[in-house]
Amino acid sequence: MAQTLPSACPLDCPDACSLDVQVADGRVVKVDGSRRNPYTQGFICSKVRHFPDLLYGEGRVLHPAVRRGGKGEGRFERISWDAALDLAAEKLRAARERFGGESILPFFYGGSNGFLTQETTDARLFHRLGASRLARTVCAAPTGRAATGLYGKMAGVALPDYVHARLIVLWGGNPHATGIHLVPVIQEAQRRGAKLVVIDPRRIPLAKKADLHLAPRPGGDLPIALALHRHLFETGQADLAFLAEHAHGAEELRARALPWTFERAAEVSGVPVEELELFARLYAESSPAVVRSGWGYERNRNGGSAVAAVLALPAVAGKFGVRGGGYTMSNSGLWSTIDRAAASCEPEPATRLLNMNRLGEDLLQRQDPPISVLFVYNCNPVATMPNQAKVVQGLRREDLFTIVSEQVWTDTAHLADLVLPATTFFEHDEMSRGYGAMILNASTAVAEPAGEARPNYAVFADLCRRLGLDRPGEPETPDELRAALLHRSPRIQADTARDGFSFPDTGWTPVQFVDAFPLTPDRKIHLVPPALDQEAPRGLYGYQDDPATAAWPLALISPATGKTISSSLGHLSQETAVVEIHPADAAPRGIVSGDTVRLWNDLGEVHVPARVSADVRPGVVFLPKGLWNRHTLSGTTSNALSPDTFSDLGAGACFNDARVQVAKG
Ligand SMILES: Nc1nc2c(c(=O)[nH]1)N[C@H]1C(S)=C(S)[C@@H](COP(=O)(O)OP(=O)(O)OC[C@H]3O[C@@H](n4cnc5c(=O)[nH]c(N)nc54)[C@H](O)[C@@H]3O)O[C@H]1N2
Ligand SMILES: Nc1nc2c(c(=O)[nH]1)N[C@H]1C(S)=C(S)[C@@H](COP(=O)(O)OP(=O)(O)OC[C@H]3O[C@@H](n4cnc5c(=O)[nH]c(N)nc54)[C@H](O)[C@@H]3O)O[C@H]1N2
Ligand code: SF4
Ligand SMILES: [Mo]
Repeated sequence: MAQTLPSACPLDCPDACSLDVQVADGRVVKVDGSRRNPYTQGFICSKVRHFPDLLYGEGRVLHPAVRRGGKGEGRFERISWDAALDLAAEKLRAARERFGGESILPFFYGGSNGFLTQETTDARLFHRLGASRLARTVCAAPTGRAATGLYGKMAGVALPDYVHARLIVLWGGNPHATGIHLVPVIQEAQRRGAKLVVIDPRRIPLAKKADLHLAPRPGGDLPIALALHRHLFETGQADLAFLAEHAHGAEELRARALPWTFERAAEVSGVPVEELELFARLYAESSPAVVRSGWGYERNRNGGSAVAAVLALPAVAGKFGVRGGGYTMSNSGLWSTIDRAAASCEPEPATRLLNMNRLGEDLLQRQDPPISVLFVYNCNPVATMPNQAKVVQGLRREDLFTIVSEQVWTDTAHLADLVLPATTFFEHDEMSRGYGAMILNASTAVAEPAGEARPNYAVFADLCRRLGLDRPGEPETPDELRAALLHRSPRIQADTARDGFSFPDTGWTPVQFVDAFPLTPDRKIHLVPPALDQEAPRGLYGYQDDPATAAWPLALISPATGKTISSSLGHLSQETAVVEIHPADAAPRGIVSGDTVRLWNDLGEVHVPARVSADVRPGVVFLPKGLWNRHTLSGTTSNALSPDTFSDLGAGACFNDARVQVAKG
């Protein structure tokens, strides 16, 4: 007998859907959206509708396995959990004794946005081992630095409130792929007369429906935003009264924007002057005006300053204080009462901090101490970190012991020494929040674990015990962990116990500068925070030139598509990926749609079929993020061409600074 059970999606997606799951004989048979969470509105993406294929299909890791052949040969032998955990414990102990705790590196990122499956018992284990710490910078580091520096973690405009806007600016975000529930909201706003501006090097689906589409060169957003600031200040349209009351640094921002005339911004960004002027006029004249700040434009050398300049626009233009006006970035910071330290029970030690964007480099360079045990969970670094060749070379190091806890046999798991089967959110209890939708979901397991899969929290608690690092009374079970996380949050506790979800203290749809304010220490906006100014190599708002050269003239961007979430669920598609190239770049190279092409730079090479399309701007080629080795003809992906350089703020990834050459064959 099938029954329908409630669940919630904790995947790395802004929307945090509530789900209805049909379950029969302990197995998930169908997944759909529910209406419990008003933002989900009863529909979900096709990726998660296909989740049963991940749960029960080929490629699921069903039992612990140890490597038998050479590294990467893919020969593994099944072992028991007991033997696997003993082996893991022994390797961790030996590494600590021989080289010190810092020779151990936990490596985790976006597999789960859950509060239970990340930074609970895993943090307890690694902190107590004195392991190296991981700077988790592959995503949102520049935006996080910029948003926190200017506003603290101020709540954004609630996405449903976009229907009230007269102007919506989609800046470097593609909701058709990456946050589908915003699409009907934008459509409704347009029906009510709102104008839409899209700023994206690609003609994304909403660009085709926009009143204005600006297609900058990747990394050209900073000059555009500064030219807008200049225009607002120099034409007397800056809201000086608002700035005087609520902001520091307005004069300094004005001075830094001054050199950025529309002409100069046009030259650098590749967007025509007339389009910049039209955008400036629309923005200055429309209210409510809202900016949806995406993540696509942070992933380059200028990313942090660009995000800061964009988020400063509503302050300078006086767009706050009305429903549907202001900006939305990430809303993940709204749950500040949740106490992760109470769940891990061990403060973070002051051990060395390694930037995840340099995984390959860190594995290869014999630093002191060398990384001797790498423990990967909630992450697929071969598919998702920059400089893929180096990551793979590092993982092949004979004296490295790699443990991978995974749901499926990823390209990273194939390079492991020990693989541990992990449960999915349908098979364990979870608690997770949206970073677009303002909601926190609590869910319980709805299905039996496939094979011998176990939840992260159980595996790490077991390892603590085997290493003698556990202490009596510490939270280990999901109920205990949830109680620890929520001990300062009685309201969330009560809400989730009753409904399975909770809204933040700012409410379900706060209005910026009415009931949501900056969370900086003095509750003001800091337009040029000294810390950010010192961090950025050319100072905050300092532009760094395009890295293209004669040898590598084309910008390769690798944003998300609707087929995967980063690399998650990628194995369910066998299709070969396609690179999109503009006719103006294809013609001189003799490339037509369907040709196999070679993309290369000094980091690597990728072979894929081409699609000639004016949906990318000239000078830009597009190959999706999240590809698996099997999705290309060369077994390498976009990440093989991504530099492991850092953005100006937050030492974030610069995927879209990849510069390449493309040729037929
Ligand atoms: N289906 C699906 N959903 C996802 C994800 C996924 O992989 N698949 N990933 C999730 C995660 S981890 C994240 S962080 C979010 C990200 O979601 P988004 O904010 O949408 O970020 P991206 O997909 O990186 O890029 C968005 C857009 O930015 C454009 N872009 C690239 N470079 C530039 C630039 O320099 N300037 C400007 N203006 N635009 C640029 C790209 O062409 C792309 O259309 O989505 C989440 N949701
Ligand atoms: N070229 C290029 N690369 C990019 C980007 C880009 O724009 N361009 N964007 C980047 C972005 S935005 C992000 S966020 C990163 C994400 O990079 P990753 O963090 O590597 O995210 P995923 O690829 O989704 O891999 C997560 C893995 O965790 C596993 N997993 C999920 N839940 C659990 C669990 O409970 N336990 C365990 N043990 N495992 C679990 C999943 O099966 C999956 O294989 O990728 C980045 N990579
Ligand atoms: S991935 Fe996003 S859209 Fe899809 S079910 Fe999860 S939260 Fe909803
Ligand atoms: Mo991300």
